[in-house]
Amino acid sequence: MADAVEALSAGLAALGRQFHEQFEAAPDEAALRALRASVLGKKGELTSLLKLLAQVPPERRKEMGELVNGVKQEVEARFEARREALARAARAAELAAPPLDLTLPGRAPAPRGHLHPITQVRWEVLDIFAQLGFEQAWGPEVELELNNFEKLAFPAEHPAMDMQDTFWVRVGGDDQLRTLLRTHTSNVQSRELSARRPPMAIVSGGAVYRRDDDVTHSPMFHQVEGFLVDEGVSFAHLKGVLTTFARRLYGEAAPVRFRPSYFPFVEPGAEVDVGCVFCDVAAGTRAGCRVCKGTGWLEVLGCGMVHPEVLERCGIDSERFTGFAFGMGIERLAMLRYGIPDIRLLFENHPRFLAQF
Ligand code: FA5
Repeated sequence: MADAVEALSAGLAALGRQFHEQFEAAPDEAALRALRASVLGKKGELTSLLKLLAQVPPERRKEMGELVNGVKQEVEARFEARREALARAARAAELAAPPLDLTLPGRAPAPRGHLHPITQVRWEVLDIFAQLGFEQAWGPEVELELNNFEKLAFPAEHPAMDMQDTFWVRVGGDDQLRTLLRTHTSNVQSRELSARRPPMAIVSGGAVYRRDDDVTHSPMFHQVEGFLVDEGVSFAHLKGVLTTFARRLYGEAAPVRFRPSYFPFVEPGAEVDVGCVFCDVAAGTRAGCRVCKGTGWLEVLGCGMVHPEVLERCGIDSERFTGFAFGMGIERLAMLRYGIPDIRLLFENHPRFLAQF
């Protein structure tokens, strides 16, 4: 019993010296709290000394209890004093540090990507036709000769079918299986006119391929095709739809003209030109303009009344139904819209070029 008193007194004396020094040496509040827990925590040194109290003779228990309590209060007081000192030192260091300069410019956010200008224009074009009531359809880029040429009434010896103009995929063997990279999106006409019955108003966009390569011609480019077939459709409907389209895309004041032209699958046929953005059509053209070749106009689409022969080849009664069709080059539309002088810029994909759209 007397041993317990001795052990307790010795323990308290040692602890008193030890925690005092340790608290003063704690570098920050976290370390200080850990030290406090090592004294007052569940497994702390003072807590284990407290257990000895049970073995102290009853007549000395009060005295020893007060001693333990005194040490406990001292631990708390020292802890609090050191915590305040640490907080004061931290605040002083903060105030002494170089000031935060709120006038520095912020960090620029990482540049955000966006859709390629060809995709932007393609979507815009398809949107305008959707507003005019046209439904969207799809056609393959590797196509049967039948759908790309035959059903569209291309005569057998038409130069477009030449090896010099078209990328052929399969030419040997069965004639029915001759395939090519579609040269226009008009293959969608062959497919939809064969698969559906009028009335129909359809648009379709996608990549097409030709053996072409200069500032306004690329071997791979994009077209949007549209056609409308019903009873009583006339050239006036075609002109109305395409003029509305051009005004929505280029603004009410955009110069637009229809020019007679020939395509085997329309009769009559026309081409639509839009005023060259690099020249002023009214004031005369800019000498040596490479885009419009000095004409002041850039051809953007071909169109016409669907040839009765095409309707018949696709199983539609040409006595009862008539229709119009058009096919436009998306790159040409984009060049005019954004003032791009060379079609090849659209495919080189230089980030400084693309960032402008
Ligand atoms: C056609 O491709 C016809 N299928 C369009 C058509 C559809 C006419 C329906 C009548 C009825 P054309 O070969 O003219 O037509 O091409 C149409 C448009 O594609 C041109 O006006 C031009 O804007 C664009 N284009 C043609 N070749 C190229 C090329 N190599 N690079 C970029 N754009 C081109």
